[in-house]
Amino acid sequence: MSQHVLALCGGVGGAKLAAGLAAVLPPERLTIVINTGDDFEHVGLSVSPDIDTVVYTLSGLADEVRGWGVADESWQAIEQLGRLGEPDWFRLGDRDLAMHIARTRRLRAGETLSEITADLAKRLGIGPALVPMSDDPVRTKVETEDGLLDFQRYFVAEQCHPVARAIGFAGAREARPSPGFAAALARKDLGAVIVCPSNPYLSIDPLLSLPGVRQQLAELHVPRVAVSPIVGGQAIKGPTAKLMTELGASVDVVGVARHYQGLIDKLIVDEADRAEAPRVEALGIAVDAAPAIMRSQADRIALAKATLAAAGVAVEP
Ligand code: FO1
Repeated sequence: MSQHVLALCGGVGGAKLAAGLAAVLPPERLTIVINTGDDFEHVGLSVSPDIDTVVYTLSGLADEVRGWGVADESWQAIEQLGRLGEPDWFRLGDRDLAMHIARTRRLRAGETLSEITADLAKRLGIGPALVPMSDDPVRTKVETEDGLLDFQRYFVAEQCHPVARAIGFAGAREARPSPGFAAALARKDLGAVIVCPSNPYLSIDPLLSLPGVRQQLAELHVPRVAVSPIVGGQAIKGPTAKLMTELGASVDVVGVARHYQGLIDKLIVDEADRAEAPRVEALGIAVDAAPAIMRSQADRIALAKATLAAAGVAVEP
């Protein structure tokens, strides 16, 4: 029986591995569950940054250099909005605006985020199921030395400068996992769970904060494999290292392993971190080493294949 793969994913790093998985697995064998803790409303529009990043990456529309939004972008609308006195600190590009307008209109018309995401992804030619973690609002908040900040305020407006003390997910306790997330976790043919190399605290913890998810993952009897977003003691991208330090975690693959202890069976580390394997294994987590920095589509595919092999999932050649 062909096994199904459930990938848990946040922004850029996660989206790259998701693109690799999408390239090597038939679409009906892959469900990608995406963090929505970063979602917020901006200039009256519903923005879902991690969904956007995954959609744009898998459809080939992403701006790979900037790391968010659409390639060949222009900024006339947001600049004009700024002139009109609207908030322009969060840059919505002209092409990107179409996504937020479509999503906002459909949410207001009563469709769920799951339905909208599935349809927009299909329209952009994406095969695998893209699933928001929840259709209910969950909002990441960062408790900093300067006070409690909404996620995008902390991340974009404040550029992660305030020292973080704790992270919370407002609404998580009342939220339910989306139907697609719940169904994927319960699949009889589930062959593996892949935790993509996204920020464990900002991108994966929101998924784990949903009622029942952490426990279900802990009790699953299929291989659960995470890919480390930390390579050689540094984050591949973004504020992961700064945040881990501020939250008291060690900025290395051992810190990542400790964070996921009890939830994963294996951690894929970059070859540069091979020497750390015994310290990770001491936590009851097996280690495989593979090149974990994804600069090209070939790198994404190679890491996806290594991750699936580590999970014992067969891939047709
Ligand atoms: N990140 C920025 O650093 N500055 C921006 O102005 C910005 C705009 C933006 C618009 C749409 C979108 O989908 C993402 C956007 N991002 C922007 C990225 C986003 O804030 C973060 O990268 C994610 O939330 C973290 O995964």
